[in-house]
Amino acid sequence: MKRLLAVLATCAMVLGLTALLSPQAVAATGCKVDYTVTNQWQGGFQAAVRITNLGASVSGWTLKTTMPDAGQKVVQGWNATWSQSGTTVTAGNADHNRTLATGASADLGFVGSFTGANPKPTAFTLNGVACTGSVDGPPTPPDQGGDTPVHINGQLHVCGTNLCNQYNRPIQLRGMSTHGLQWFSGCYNSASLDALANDWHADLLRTAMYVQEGGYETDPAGYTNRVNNLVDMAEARGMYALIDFHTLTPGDPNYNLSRAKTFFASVAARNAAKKNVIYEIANEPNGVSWSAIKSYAEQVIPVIRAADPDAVVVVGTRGWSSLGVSDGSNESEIVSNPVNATNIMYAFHFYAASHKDNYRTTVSRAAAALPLFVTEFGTVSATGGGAMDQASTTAWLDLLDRLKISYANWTYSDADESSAAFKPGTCDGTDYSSSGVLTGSGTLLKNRISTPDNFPTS
Ligand code: IDC
Repeated sequence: MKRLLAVLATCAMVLGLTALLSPQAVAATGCKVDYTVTNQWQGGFQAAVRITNLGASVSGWTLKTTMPDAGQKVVQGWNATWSQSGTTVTAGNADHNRTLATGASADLGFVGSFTGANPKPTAFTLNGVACTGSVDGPPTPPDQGGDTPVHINGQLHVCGTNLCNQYNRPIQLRGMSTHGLQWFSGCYNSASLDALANDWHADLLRTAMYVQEGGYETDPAGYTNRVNNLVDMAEARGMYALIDFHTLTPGDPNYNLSRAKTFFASVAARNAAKKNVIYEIANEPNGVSWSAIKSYAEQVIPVIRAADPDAVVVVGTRGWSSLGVSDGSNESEIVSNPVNATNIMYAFHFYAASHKDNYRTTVSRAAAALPLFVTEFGTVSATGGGAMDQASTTAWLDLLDRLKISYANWTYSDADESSAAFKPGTCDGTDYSSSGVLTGSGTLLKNRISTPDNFPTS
């Protein structure tokens, strides 16, 4: 017992001394690091790193690890300041995750390059303290079969005024938009996405990440992770993911310019190697001129391109993405002053009970001059509620089919409003497949979307 007390006393002295020299070194008395290679391709890989603080709360931290092979290099990281010297990799906290309370986690990640094999780092320290945890290798690539939309069409690009597949042939993607992730995350799980892919035969999932209204601005890292998880879940089912930076109020996207740059730098780096990602940089600009939207686009697009050069980017348009019509304008202001970037499309939104012939006339005409993508539409009124207008919806979808304009319907959710595809309460259960869980809008959309795509393959 005396001996034990002596050992404890010595420990206390050492700890006290260390505390004087470096307060952070003793602040974290335990940590766990889970390292997962989430994706790997020829010469490159992506790793997710979750740090969990098992010790006292820390304010300011540094994670260190050693790459077993000097050929492994961190190319671009997120949610921390990453640096590398020889085989030593260091990640310092970002502002938003500086404080890690006891039991709290921070999710970081990076895209790396490697030569030869891709060995895994084995030892991590947090503020100098060795961490426990797990190190996982590359995931088994999802089996996408031979006939999923992403497997057939591959990396998309804009050709002329169309969205084209890997055979340079025009295609139309038909799919659904989530509701706000801050409200309806319970609707996006394995069962609901299986239903979307296998029953609806959808090509596309739009992930509506609101920026305000309790969304991204309240928890940038958390919402970025949610979007990334949905990208992975869509990819595993061979569907495209449309990453929607859901600005709405305020209507000037420049209000969120720095958030947009931070968000898109992160998701573009993380998803650069994937073929299933399309970026939508501003949901519905409103109360703002086309030139202000264009200026925003020309600042955000380069951030995406720097990390993910070949992905298609969709730009919102004036008047709630109405090509300006809801503001008394039209597409001519875009045609005469387009965004200075390639491989981009312009968003058009409609709500069938509110927006009819004059909007359809504009879309018919604009489609000859601009690549259009209907990233959101409803079968109901612009409030998201009211009666479904089946005749107008059918007229719209027939037009979009004829022009091969891609679309995502608002919403794949059980919101208590007529635009939702599922009846309220559906997402509390596990049945997303039977006809009884669908609303009128959901029934119509499932019938339209589940018809064969006939994507061209040569
Ligand atoms: C609506 C939702 C509603 C929510 C509201 C809050 O349906 O539940 O309370 O947003 O902002 C849009 C927007 C989309 C709207 C939708 C319906 O992009 O966010 O969703 N709508 O009003 N543009 C036109 C209609």
